[in-house]
Amino acid sequence: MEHKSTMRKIGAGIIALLIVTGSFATPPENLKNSAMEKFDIHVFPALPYAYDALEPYIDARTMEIHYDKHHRAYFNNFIAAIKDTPYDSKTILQIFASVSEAGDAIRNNGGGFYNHVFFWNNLSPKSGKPSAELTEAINKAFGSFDKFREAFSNSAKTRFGSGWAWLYLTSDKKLAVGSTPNQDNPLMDVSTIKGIPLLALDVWEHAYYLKYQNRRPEYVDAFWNVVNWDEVNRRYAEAIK
Ligand code: MN3
Repeated sequence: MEHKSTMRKIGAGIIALLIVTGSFATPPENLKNSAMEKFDIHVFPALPYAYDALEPYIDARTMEIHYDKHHRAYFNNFIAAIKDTPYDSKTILQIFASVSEAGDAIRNNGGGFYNHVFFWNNLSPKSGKPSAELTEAINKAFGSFDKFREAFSNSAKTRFGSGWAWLYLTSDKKLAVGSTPNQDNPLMDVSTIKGIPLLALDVWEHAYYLKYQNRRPEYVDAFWNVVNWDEVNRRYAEAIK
């Protein structure tokens, strides 16, 4: 039957299309507004301030090693991992949305590359304060700014081993805090917390050991003096659209 054979051909075509496109999940619709869509996976960006700009809260030597050795190594290893693969022409959001299929080299180094760019940009010697809109959302989600700060700090202090603390916007447009292990982030399909990141804190020992040694809580408390609220406000305004 001609009709049957046509249907079979269409069916095979759909299956082939699924195989071709299936390894790259589409990022959630609400990420399309985000400035992160413009993130260039082939560029290692300059640090937006001098190594000593965040003194005394984060020391210059730590910043130099953290940016120029740790961060650069993640970038170089990520570029090597995506070379001559389909990932080389994808956006960071596409890669993270199906990172479970990309393998550990892309997951760990892609996360390490992206998370640090994101982190450097949410730090500044000129701290500022949350916008009226963000303050309202923080009060709604956590009760008060102090309660938010406590919840975020606790996420950072209690993350076992290496990882990151996050403030993020969930798919139902609510603020939440949480942490991820290693170099995972809330954009990854493998993450137990999911949403649009707004504020990050690196709690790997390499981020604080030279100045604070084992005293992670002191580093977490110092972090609040150098949060770039202008950038967090901008991210929130983009994410909530
Ligand atoms: Mn780090």
